Amino acid sequence: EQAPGFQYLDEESMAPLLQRRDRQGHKGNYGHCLFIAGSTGKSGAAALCANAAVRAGSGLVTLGVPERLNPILEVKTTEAMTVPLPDSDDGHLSGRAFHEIVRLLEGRDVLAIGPGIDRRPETVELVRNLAETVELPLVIDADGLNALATDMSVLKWNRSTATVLTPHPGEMARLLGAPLPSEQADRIELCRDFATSYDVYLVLKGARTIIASPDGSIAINSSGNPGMASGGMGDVLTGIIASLIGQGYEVRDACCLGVFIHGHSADLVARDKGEVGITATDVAEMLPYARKKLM
Ligand code: NPW
Ligand code: AMP
Ligand code: MG
Repeated sequence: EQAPGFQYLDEESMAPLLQRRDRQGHKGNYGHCLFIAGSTGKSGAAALCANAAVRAGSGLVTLGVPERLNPILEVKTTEAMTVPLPDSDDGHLSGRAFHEIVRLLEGRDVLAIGPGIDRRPETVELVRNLAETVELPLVIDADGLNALATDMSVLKWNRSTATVLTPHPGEMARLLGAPLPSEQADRIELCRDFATSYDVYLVLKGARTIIASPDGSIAINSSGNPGMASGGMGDVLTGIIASLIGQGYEVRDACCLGVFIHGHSADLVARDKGEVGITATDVAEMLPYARKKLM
């Protein structure tokens, strides 16, 4: 039951959402995520989202990357499979990747696109074409959001499946074409309007991440710490949310639980190492412990 105002995400409210494993379960039961991520100089973003999805419990993870980066990602990921996609001479996705990606969607449970793909016109076009075509649940982050921001009308299509957007405040300002209000109460109302009018799950990241759903409900996260203010943290969150959707969690639950467990994991890392010098990789590696502690 949704309390008026907003739901506060804490251990007590999030623990009951966790699904236990069926003793007979096999990897086919825990979802197959597809990530499209990375470009020259940003192979880390691709590795982070794919590895985080593995640590969040995905059955299978496939990572599509610019062909020239594939040998690097083969090393940076072990459990995730990689697929080389048509690219430019300098390792950025080409428009020719579109058909290849559509082919890869077969048998996948969720598509996440954006971490580290950069903002070239060809990439922007690719994201927009995918957003209009893909019939799987879709998580759009980072440069995927920057691609949407060039023309928001692409968000007006009639998608039959859920769309999750995970902007940080800078990306949100780009989506809006205007600066964000500084007051949290104003941000909450803005997120509610955005989520209902575009029919998306909106995860506005920050020290108190706001999750707004298409039905207008709002959740506010309580976990996390300023040690998370470091590069790659958001790429890990993308991996977690996509993983949970792929595992069959309701999309709203996947967003709330994903955001909470991401911060919870960072809190466990901080308890051990302190708040300064925490890496996104540390947070991804801690995810199974965060989950175990929550169970
Ligand atoms: P300011 O002026 O600094 O305060 P960008 P990015 C603002 C990939 N990565 N509150 C910030 O404002 C990503 O996946 C790859 C307020 C600035 O204007 C992306 O694809 C990595 N403002 C790509 O790089 C590791 C905030 O947003 C702007 C804010 C670019 O992503 C790093 C900066 O954001 C990275 O994840 C906040 N909490 N947070 C890798 N190892 O491969 C941000 N802003 O220009 O969108 O750049 O987020 O670094
Ligand atoms: P990104 O900017 O895309 O790398 O995302 C940063 C991630 O770290 C988001 O999930 C933020 O909510 C989280 N984060 C950043 N700074 C803080 C903070 N001061 N307190 C809690 N979480 C934070
Ligand atoms: Mg980011």
